[in-house]
Amino acid sequence: MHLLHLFDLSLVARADEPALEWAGATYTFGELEARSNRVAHALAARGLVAGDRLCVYLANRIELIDLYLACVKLGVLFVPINILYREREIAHITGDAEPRATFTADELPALYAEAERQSTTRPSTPLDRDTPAAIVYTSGTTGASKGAILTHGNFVVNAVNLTTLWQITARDRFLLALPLFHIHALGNGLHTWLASGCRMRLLERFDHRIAIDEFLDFAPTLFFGVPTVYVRLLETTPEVARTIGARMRLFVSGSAPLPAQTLEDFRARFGHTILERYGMTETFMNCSNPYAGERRAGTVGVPLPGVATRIEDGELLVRGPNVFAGYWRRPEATAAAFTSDGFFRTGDLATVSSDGYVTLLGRRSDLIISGGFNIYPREIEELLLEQAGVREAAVCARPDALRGEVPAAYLVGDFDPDALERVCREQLASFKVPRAFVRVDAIPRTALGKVQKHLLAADAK
Ligand code: MLC
Ligand code: AMP
Repeated sequence: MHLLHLFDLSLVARADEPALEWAGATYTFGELEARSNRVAHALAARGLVAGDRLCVYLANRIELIDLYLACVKLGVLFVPINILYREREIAHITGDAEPRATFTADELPALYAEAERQSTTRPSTPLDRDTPAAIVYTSGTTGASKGAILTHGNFVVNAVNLTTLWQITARDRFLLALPLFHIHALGNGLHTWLASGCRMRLLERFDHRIAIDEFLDFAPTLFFGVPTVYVRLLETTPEVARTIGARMRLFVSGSAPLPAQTLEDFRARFGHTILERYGMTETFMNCSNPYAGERRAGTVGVPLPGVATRIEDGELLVRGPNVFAGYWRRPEATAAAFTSDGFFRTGDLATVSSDGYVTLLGRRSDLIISGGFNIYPREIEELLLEQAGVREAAVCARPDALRGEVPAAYLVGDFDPDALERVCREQLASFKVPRAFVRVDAIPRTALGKVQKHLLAADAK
C-alpha cells in the first residue's frame, strides 16, 4: 500500500465534498486533486523526477499542501524547513538534502503560472510501501541536524492507526493551526484529514490572539495542539470555553509533556479531557491514551497497534512499521540508532505500569523542548563560542509556565550579553535564542570533563 491508496479515499471518492477552508475560500477534494496534478506536471517540466528532493520553506498555506501532494504523486522526496529558521540553519538542510528545487513564498507565483498551463490528470509513478515520501530534519544530539527518511508505509500506518483509534470520520470538522513543516501537523494532521475525508480549516499558525475567534467561527469537532497551545487556550473566558467545548469531540496533545495541572484546568474550563499521545519524527506516533478508556494524566497511554516496545537501561525502544527508514546519507548514525534486533532507541526515558500505560520521565540527552519546538543546546553553544570573548558556554533548560522550557546560556569570559543576544537573533530561529546570558566563573564539570547541566539548571530555578 502507498499514500495515494489512502488519499484516494478523499481525493477521488469524495471529490465533490468540501475539503479545505483556507484564507476565506473553500476547496473540494476534487479541486485539490486537480491543483496538485497541475503542480506535479509543472515540477516535472522543470526536471524533477522520482528520488529528487524538493525543499519548502513556507508557513502553512494551500500551496504547501499542493506541493506535498505533487511530490507524493511524482515520487519526489518532500523536505520541509521550519519557517522560523534563519540562514545558518537553512543552509545546513539544503546543503545536506541537496534538493533539485527549493520553494519559498517568492518562487510560488512563477510556479503557479506554469502550473496553469498543465493538465489536471494525475501523473503516473511507480510507488510502494517502501518508497521514501519525505525527509524531515530532526536536530541530532551531536548538534548536526539529521534528515529522517519517512516512507509511504510509515505515513500510511500512522494515519490508519490514528484515524481508527481517535474515531476520525468525514463528519469531523478539523481545525489545524500547527506548522506543517513538522510531523505533528504533517503526519498526524494532514494525513488523518485525507484518510478520513473530513473538512479542515487550515490556519497560517496558532496565534493565540485570534485562535478563539477561529474556534467560534469554524466550530471544529477536532483539534491537535502542543501543551503551549492548551496553556494559551486557558486564557479563554469560562462562557466561551463552554461554547467551544460543547461543539468539540476531541482535543489531542503531544510533542512535549502536558502538565497534569493543565489537563485538569482544561477539563474544568472546556469540559474535555485532552487525549495525550507520544511520538517522534523518526517513529511517528508510538503511544496514545485511549479514546474510550481512561485518559491517564501524566502518561502517554499505551503502545499503538503494531508498535513493539521495550525498556533498556531506562530508555524506551520501539519497533514497528511506523519506524523510519534511516537517516539521510548517515549510515553510522542510522546504525547507532538501532539495536541489533531492529529496535529504535528513542532517547526517551520511560516506565510502563502493570496495565501497560507508558510514562515518560525525561530525555537521555539534554534536548530542550520549547513550545513543542526542539532545541539542541550544542547548536547554540557552538554559535556562542564563535563570538569574541566567550571562552566557555553551556546552554540548558529553564522551566517556563507557558512554553514548558526555554533555553538559558551560562558563559565564561569577557563578553557583551546584548551583542550575544543580537547575534543569536540574527542567526537562529527565535525559539532558540537564550532568554538569559548568565556570566559564571566556571562551568561545573565532572572529573571526566562532562558539563553538569543539572547544576546550572538548578541555579536557574
Ligand atoms: C511561533 N512563531 C511562529 C510559529 N509559532 N511563526 C511562524 N509559524 C509558527 N508556527 C513565532 C512568533 O511569530 C513569535 O516570533 C514567536 O514564535 C513566539 O510567538 P507567540 O505568539 O508568543 O507564540 P506562543 O504563544 O508561544 O505559541 C507558539 C506555538 C509554537 C505553540 C504556537 O511554538 C508552535 O507552533 N509550536 C508547535 C511546534 C510543533 O508543531 N512541534 C511538533 C514537532 S514534531 P517573534 O519573532 O515575534 O518572537 C514532534 C513529534 C510529535 O515533536 O510527537 O509530535
Ligand atoms: P521531534 O524530534 O521533534 O520529533 O520530537 C520528539 C520528542 O518529543 C520525543 O522524543 C519526546 O521527547 C517528545 N515528545 C513527544 N510527545 C511527547 C509527550 N506526549 N510527552 C512528552 N514528550 C513528548
